[in-house]
Amino acid sequence: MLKLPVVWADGCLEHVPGAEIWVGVRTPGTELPERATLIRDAVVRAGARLVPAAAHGDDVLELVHDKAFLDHLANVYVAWEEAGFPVDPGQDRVVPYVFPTAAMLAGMPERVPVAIHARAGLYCYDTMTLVGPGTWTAARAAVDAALTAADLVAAGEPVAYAICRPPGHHATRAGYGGSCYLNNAAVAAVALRRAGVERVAVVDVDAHHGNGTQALFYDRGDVYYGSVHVDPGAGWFPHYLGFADERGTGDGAAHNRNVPLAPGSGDEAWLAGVAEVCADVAAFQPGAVVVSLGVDAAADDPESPLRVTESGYLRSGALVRELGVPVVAVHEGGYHLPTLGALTVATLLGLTGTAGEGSAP
Ligand code: SP5
Ligand code: ZN
Repeated sequence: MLKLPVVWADGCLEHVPGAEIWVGVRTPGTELPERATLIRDAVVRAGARLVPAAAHGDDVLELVHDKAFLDHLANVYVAWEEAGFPVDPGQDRVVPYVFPTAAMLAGMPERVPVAIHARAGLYCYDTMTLVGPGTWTAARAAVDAALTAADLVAAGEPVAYAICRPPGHHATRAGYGGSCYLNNAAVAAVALRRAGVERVAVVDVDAHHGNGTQALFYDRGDVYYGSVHVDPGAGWFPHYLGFADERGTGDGAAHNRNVPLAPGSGDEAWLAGVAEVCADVAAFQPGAVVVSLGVDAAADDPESPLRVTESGYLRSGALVRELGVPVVAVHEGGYHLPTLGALTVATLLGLTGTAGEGSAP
């Protein structure tokens, strides 16, 4: 039996990406609304109690993200529609076509372009992460879910879990990508800091490196980030970040830890990575942990080559539980519809110590 509050927000279903443009080709995409309903139904069947997300103001969100970025995300779809793109050339999702990377600017000043199809490239770093009419509603609802879970833990719950969709760990202070728009885990971490927790650690078990969360806390001594993920150096998203030598800077020096794994790695290597991050976290002595709970490291997942089992996910939860501090778990990736509910339940069983094995004394 699962004994923990699970935060649910109906608004998370409003985001319908419609497609992912990958290497210029329109593909169906895997970050679907039914991911959230499948997870919800699985955790309820396992005995968890659903708690509706409470609406929160923007104060914590604005500590994590740039105000101009938030305004852009909130308004870009309507601007896209008003500019006529759904009719001509027939694109009903926001897809940038020019990006102000260093390759283009070459050190010249960055401007905010007037054309909406150009401005989209200022805040978005890939072609896979489409914005539709419900994207902002859903991303904002996911933030409310993460904040509600953080509130529950601040009020004394040992573990709370938020079914956040769209996911968040690839979103930076002023940029979206990797199917992520707003960084739900970072918002939860900052909310815990504001609730008086002096040090917060983020443990990211999603198959991909959470480049957004890393970047947000890279120079901070009060929020640790640790991640176990498929090696970007072996050719995997996010490609440019997630290497072992990224250790933090300034006050954040040694407070960032990446454990990249070879494609094909299974429970043994993955759990050794999670244990390594947890040992680091224990030395950091946080007052609370945020888990970026992605279940896409599983063997059947279409988006990653890692081969973690359900039992591996359960044991990863137990490793975090053994840290002995309160946990806010925030959903990230996981795209294999037949198994993502069971993988999530397994992780939560490990986190709450109700699985009958691997639980803390
Ligand atoms: C939150 C999260 O897990 N984001 C992961 C985004 C990684 N997406 C990488 C997509 C690479 C291309 N996928 C198309 C597969 C075609 N077979
Ligand atoms: Zn992922």
